[in-house]
Amino acid sequence: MTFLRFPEGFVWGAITAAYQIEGAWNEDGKGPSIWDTFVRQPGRIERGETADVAVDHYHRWLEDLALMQELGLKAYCFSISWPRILPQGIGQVNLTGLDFYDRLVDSLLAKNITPHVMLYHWDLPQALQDRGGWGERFIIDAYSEYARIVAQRLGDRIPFWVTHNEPMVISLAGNFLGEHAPGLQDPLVALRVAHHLLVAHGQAIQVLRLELPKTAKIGIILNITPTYPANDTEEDRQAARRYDGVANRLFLDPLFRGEYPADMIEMFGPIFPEIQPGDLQTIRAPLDFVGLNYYMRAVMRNDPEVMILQASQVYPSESEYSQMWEIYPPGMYDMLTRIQADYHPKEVYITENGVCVTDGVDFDERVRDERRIRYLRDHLAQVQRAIQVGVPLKGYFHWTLMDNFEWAFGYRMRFGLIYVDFTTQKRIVKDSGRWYAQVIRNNGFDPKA
Ligand code: IFM
Repeated sequence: MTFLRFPEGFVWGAITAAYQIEGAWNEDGKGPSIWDTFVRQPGRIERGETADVAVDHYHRWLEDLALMQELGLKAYCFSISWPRILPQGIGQVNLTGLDFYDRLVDSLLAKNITPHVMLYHWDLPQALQDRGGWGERFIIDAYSEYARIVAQRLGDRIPFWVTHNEPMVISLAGNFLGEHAPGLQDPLVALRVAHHLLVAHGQAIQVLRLELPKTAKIGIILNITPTYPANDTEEDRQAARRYDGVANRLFLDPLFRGEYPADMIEMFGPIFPEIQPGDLQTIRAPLDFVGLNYYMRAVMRNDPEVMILQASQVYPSESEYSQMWEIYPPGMYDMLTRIQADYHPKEVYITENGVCVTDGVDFDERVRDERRIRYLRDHLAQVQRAIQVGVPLKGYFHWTLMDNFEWAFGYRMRFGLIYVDFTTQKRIVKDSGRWYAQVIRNNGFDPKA
């Protein structure tokens, strides 16, 4: 293989989420989010950790910006904390919260780093959860109003807008598995949450189109799990298809086709959420781009013991694994080409891709994270392969800029290009960060080097 070059203007970035990095959980007028509540419930988070301080980005953002510049990032995608803007979720606006993001955006632009913003990365204001949160329809208008407020303040300077990050995880992990805030275990609510997230997304797009300049691009970020049958049998193929339905098509079909998959409506039967007239039309609002997060595949086998899905996941013994998931680079290519073939998005970004492996600081203050470099190289090679066959892929955002609070795992999982000492808050660019900086400089890399 020769040097893998990326198209001119390819956007190289990194992505973070407010709750995972900001800290300052109750400062400057911010209201509590469902994560502030959740982390205080015994047993929810490993070692009882919280993101009250996280990596203190709220106070150290200038230092973090300098590090972004050192890496040579062309773009930075961050999320806005809804309760920092609206402490009660609706009503009184906290101008100090808006000021924080205002300064961040101006400073990014001054350093020629394009800001990409996500309106929602899981930190719902607790006051709204107290009224049922994403499980109730009132949330659709509340979210649109929040989108309007942010767009009015920052819209003149941010060219890329994302409504939600990973609605599938919000619905499943937060409301069915109970592993994320708000910690519910109710399939009925989880499905309603999924539907309301999608309607709120569509309605917010209408609002954003009115508020933002015509040139602004609006999309959503979905985590896609390519699915494969464990064995070459009809039963396992059907099992994989069902999992694909729950993990992927339940979101992709309404967004791109304006309909829910018939097999999912049938599978969930009476617990499928009520769809009001106009909902599907709203959800199908045209997207300028779709952001795709790729971490893992799912290998599925038929399993009648599992309620509803009747399928369970198999973990191939010959594969390599990170601390959390199987590492399977070809899944990146399979995902990209499949989405292109089935849904034809106008533009695609890889909005998250990264790995948690045990990192350590060596005697000379270096973090030699060779496995992350190999992960990056192998996945970027698949990204490049997808571009070669015509996927309109415009950029790649690495998850994540710096080590942070990894939800229920607390601080045990490190995904960053920058190492953070969680006690002193000292930052060290890892070897993977330097490697990525070189890729950005050269707009490509030699896969053999
Ligand atoms: O840390 C998360 C992020 O918040 C959403 N996508 C997956 C990442 C790694 O688990």
